[in-house]
Amino acid sequence: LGSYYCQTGRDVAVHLFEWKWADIEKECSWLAEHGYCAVQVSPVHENRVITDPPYPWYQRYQPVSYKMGSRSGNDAQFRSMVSTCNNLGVFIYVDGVFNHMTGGGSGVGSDGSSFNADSKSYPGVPYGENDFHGSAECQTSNGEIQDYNDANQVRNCMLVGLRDLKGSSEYVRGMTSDFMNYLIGVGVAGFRMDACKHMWPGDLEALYGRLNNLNTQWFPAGTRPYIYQEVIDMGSEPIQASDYTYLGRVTEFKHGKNLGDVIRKNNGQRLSYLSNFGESWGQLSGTDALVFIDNHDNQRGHGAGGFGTILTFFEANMYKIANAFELAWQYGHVRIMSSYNWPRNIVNGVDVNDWMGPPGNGGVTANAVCFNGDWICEHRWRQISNMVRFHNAALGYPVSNWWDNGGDRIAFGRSGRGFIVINNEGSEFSQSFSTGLPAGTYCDVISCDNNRPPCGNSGGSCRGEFTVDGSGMAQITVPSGEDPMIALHV
Ligand code: QV4
Ligand code: CA
Repeated sequence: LGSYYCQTGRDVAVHLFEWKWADIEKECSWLAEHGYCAVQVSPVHENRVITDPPYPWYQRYQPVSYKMGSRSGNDAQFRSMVSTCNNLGVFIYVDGVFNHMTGGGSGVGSDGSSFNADSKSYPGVPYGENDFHGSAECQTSNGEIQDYNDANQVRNCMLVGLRDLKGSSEYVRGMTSDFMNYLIGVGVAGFRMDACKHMWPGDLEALYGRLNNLNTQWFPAGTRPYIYQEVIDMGSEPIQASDYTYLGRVTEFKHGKNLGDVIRKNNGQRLSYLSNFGESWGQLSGTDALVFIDNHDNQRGHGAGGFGTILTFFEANMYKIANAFELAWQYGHVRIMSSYNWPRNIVNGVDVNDWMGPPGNGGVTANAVCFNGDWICEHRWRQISNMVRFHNAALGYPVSNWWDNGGDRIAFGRSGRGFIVINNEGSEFSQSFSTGLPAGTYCDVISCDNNRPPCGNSGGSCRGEFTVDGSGMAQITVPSGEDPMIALHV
């Protein structure tokens, strides 16, 4: 399982969090031009509509049925998006929520289906009482997960009150795999599997075994869906990320936490320590990991990480350094976060506005317009999107030419395909580096929009050309302050 299905030469996905299907369909041309491989879309199924607080983002994680109507759009819009994006070579990964249905209460979902969580009734699927874990499987006093040291509880009891599906049931497997196969038929290339810590690996194995090969209109016959599983493993619980790697990739949350700590210089961390970053830092093998600097949970204090650690667009300078390192380094499959803005307000360690949904009104999402103040579009930031191209240019070429000053200045190459210098100290410096690059003239892609001389960008801040001589040496002045990095690639 788990062929990462990217068009040749591409490797980086972007999570267009809460974007509408019609907007993603338009964005795919830009993504294709800039070398992105795929889009992770928000959950596509019918969800609970929550009015208190009004229409939070997290209502999307409370399925009511597997019908396709949500505030991102309807079935026709979804199909049109998949087809347009596939034709451009940008593939779609769906966020699949199969551990549970809604939290307590009753109502009507985003596509008109009624539900009653208290009687475990979801006629839109249909699911009923027998399709959920109950007191036979979960023995805690209130049916909720109370102790993360007890794997049985974590998988058979309710996660924050969410009605817990019985993944061992043939019927449940049938309903969920039918839905996934419908999406595969439409042309979807893979799935982010939500809340896998809360599902038994054996049940997931059985579910994946039922999945069809990808649609041959766009993919070679026999291509399996790409699967990456959300398991938050910070190293302190009996359920580990490695329990799931035999089934597909797994989210590596230590990666973003470790880079956040290093770039913030928490606990005496320094950039120079990154020379062996990856597995020897207690992370998964790079070939098992799906990595990111932040995600839709930990950018607002959900999931794991913490505000003093995880970097987000709110700290743009450090965030760009983190993304540049991640994209220049060789570890894992990278997913770029693309956020909407909200008035983050951290009071006693909690963001009191952590629930706020996407820009729009009354639960109706506004059109995504990059850089209008509402939609952050990190994936379009020059320092990030140009590093996606660096990443593609260096794909498969090992890290080389490591240099550091023992502090917060580092440089490394990618075996003649790219070279980056990062300066996380307060002042600019200049020296001659052994880059490993072929002789020639290169543009700094952090500051310039064109990687071939004459270097240029509309902002006029382009740092211009750097010359590599016949022995691979280049004299480089590395700025400090905003964007303290120089990145060159073939
Ligand atoms: C509340 C009470 C419960 C009570 C319940 C009664 O807190 O004690 O039992 O009401 O019904 C929301 C609310 C939560 C509420 C719950 C049920 O925040 O307070 O419970 O709904 O109505 C997202 C949000 C959750 C949200 C959930 C469903 O983060 O806050 O819960 O969506 O709307 C662990 C997991 C990991 C998970 C991570 C956040 O191991 O799997 O927590 N990450 C994924 C997603 C995440 C999503 C879920 C899992 C659930 O990335 O976005 O949770 O699908 O680490
Ligand atoms: Ca479960």
